[in-house]
Amino acid sequence: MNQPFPEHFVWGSATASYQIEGGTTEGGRGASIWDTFCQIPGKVAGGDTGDVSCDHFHRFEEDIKMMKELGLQAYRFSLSWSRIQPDGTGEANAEGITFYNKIIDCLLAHGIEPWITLYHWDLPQGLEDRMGGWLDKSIIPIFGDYARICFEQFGDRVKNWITLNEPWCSAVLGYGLGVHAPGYADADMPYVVAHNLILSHAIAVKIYREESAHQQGRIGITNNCDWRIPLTDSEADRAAAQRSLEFFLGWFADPIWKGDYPAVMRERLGDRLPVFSADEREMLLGSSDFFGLNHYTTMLASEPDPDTKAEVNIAGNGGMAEDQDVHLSNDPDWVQTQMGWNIVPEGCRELLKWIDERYDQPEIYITENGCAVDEPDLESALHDVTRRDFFKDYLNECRHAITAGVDLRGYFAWSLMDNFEWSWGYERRFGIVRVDYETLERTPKLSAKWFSEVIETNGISM
Ligand code: GBH
Repeated sequence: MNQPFPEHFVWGSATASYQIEGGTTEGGRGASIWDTFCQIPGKVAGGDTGDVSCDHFHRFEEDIKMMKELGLQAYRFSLSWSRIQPDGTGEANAEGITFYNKIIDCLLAHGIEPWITLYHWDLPQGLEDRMGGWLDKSIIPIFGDYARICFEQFGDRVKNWITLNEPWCSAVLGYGLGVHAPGYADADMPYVVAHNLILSHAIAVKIYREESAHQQGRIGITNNCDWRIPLTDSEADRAAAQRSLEFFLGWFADPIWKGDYPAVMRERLGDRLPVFSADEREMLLGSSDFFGLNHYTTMLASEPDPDTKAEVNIAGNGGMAEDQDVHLSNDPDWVQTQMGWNIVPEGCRELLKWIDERYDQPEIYITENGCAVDEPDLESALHDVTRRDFFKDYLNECRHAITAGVDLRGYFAWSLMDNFEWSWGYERRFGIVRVDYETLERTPKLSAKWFSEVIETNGISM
């Protein structure tokens, strides 16, 4: 039976510049922190880099035709800042602007709505070298200048903007765990970086609203969050799950929807958590027209056992563990994806409800959801039943959330095609389209065909 979604629900798929483009030294592009990071031995599996990747830089027309064939209504992609400003500041690079103009025009010619993310982790290396990148407050106006160029150049045709993709990952993985560029492993840097990211988001929105109002588009931020289920019904475990969510999503969403960091973070971090001025709070509050959410997985949360604290705190939630003091674990019944992430569709529904309640019924878009499956050959990719079922089950929970009153407006499958999976290189495949990295041939998987039907019927058949 077909389970319908609301009218005007937006169906799309997503990618990111460094993960698909390649052409890293072409078109006047400057280096990014990911080009540099990939050169450090041991940082990326197999020594892989984004140098060629899916070669989208040369194949975007073919890719957009494929999107059309799949029936996508919207395509979310990110801009490579160092294609637009090769060293991060100053005049726009005409070739970079032309490249993205071609993509935007081609999408529109095929009836596909462009959703642009300004920043999906590939900071110009020049900014890292000259002023310490996200660690320094002076990045805020610099990001604003970059955003202004993008609005001026593309805003006549692009009506959906996302400032930052998953600032949690930039802060925690890039500065807390050191597994993403620029690769710092520090206890305090993530809070400083997060602060500068949040304010950079806010300044871009301010510029858009003040200078591009006539373009009549919408702008917001995309945050990521994994769901937390209390291990037991005890008050301590329920508090631990809630605390974990506030340290994860509240950290980035509270400043924007409530005007400040969660109280629990202030209590536990004291002076280590930077403070917003009154002006900054005003700039932040209400600075997102919609709630962009990337969601992948769920874990159990509990109050740590004092005797085994040190040991349990290392696992799980990527850094900040001592600060949160939450023990994370897996239900042994859960099946995991190739990333080792638990497949827990109900977690998606619960997270949507949590957001709906905490942030007063925002319009939500799931801007990423998907899974990695081990696909050694084309044959296995063409039968990616696990991925199809993952989408089906997560989408079914989205539908239940909508029925429960959550204002979910759209869904973007991660990812359009297999691509450079950051520190995992090309070994982890998230695509609904198979990419053969030798021939660069694209082949839609079973999940892509299934997703096309979902879009066409605006519903899932269960
Ligand atoms: C996204 O991040 C990125 O936006 C995208 O570029 C990337 O390709 C895609 O996901 C796939 O990785 O270790 O069990 O505690 C994902 C954010 C944050 C989701 C950490 C999983 C850890 C799960 N991830 N989270 S666990």
